[in-house]
Amino acid sequence: MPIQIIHADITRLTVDAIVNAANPGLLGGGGVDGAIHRAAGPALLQACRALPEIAPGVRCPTGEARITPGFALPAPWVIHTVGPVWRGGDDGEAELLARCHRNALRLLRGQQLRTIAFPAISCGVYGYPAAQAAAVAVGALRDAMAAADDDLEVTLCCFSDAMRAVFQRALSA
Ligand code: AR6
Repeated sequence: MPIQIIHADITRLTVDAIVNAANPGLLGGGGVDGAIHRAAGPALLQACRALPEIAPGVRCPTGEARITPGFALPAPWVIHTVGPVWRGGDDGEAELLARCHRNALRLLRGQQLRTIAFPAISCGVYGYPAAQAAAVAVGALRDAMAAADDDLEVTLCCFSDAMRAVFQRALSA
């Protein structure tokens, strides 16, 4: 099963790379970002700080992704991406969220890695309606996986059973 959906704490997963739902500064925050930084330890913040700023305070623009080691995490790599803030849906949110998923897979392949877990990017503080985000995430991942001849294993890691059900519906649609 190339895409699976689970209810779990992403910081506990032993996949090649976990995805962080970060902000453009990449210096940590709340939600899954805070949990990943706590579990990885302070070396993760140092590694993020060492990434180049492409504008003042911006290490990763919305829709792009960056990779660092996972340090104390069970996952050896963290792929940091920045989802869109929900502004009602007419501000390019779906394309930006799809780009997050595509760019994360591109980095995974670029490092010759195979297994990856995504949180529900933008579905917390950034306010993206979960059912719509799930449809975009599943669609983008399916398209990106179908376009390549490899054997990636993608886990969508939801932090509640309700969110797991929403993502499961998108996968079954
Ligand atoms: N494992 C899996 N999922 C989690 C975990 C965890 N340990 N903790 C929270 N989630 P959010 P966003 C879920 O707000 O909306 C940060 O401050 C959570 O329940 O973490 O993309 C960043 O620095 C929700 O379903 O990310 C940014 O400033 C999902 O992860 C901003 O929040 C995403 O919620 C990014 O906002």
